[in-house]
Amino acid sequence: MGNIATKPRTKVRLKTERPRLHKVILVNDDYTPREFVVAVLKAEFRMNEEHAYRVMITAHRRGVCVVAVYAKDVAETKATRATEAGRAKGYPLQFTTEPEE
Ligand code: TYC
Repeated sequence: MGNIATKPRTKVRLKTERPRLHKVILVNDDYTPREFVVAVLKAEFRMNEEHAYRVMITAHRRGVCVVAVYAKDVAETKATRATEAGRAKGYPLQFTTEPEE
């Protein structure tokens, strides 16, 4: 009795990897007014006027700008809400998300 050979565990994981953060990305378009983009950035991403203007103008000039990084679900919720705010006014404003490297 009790002579059962047990296989030793060879794969002990010492470290738990942190879930990757996700970037929220603002995409430029030709129709959404600049002031509206700034207002959405302030409301949804809690930016002050200066920070929001800098992010907006960077997307305007370069095509895209990283807004902030969050846990995946938070990034997706914020991107959806911000995109929806533009859509509600008939603007094609787009916020997307992608995992950080
Ligand atoms: N390009 C827009 C304009 O000239 C302003 C704008 C900036 C729109 C950034 C979207 O992500 C954006 N009215």
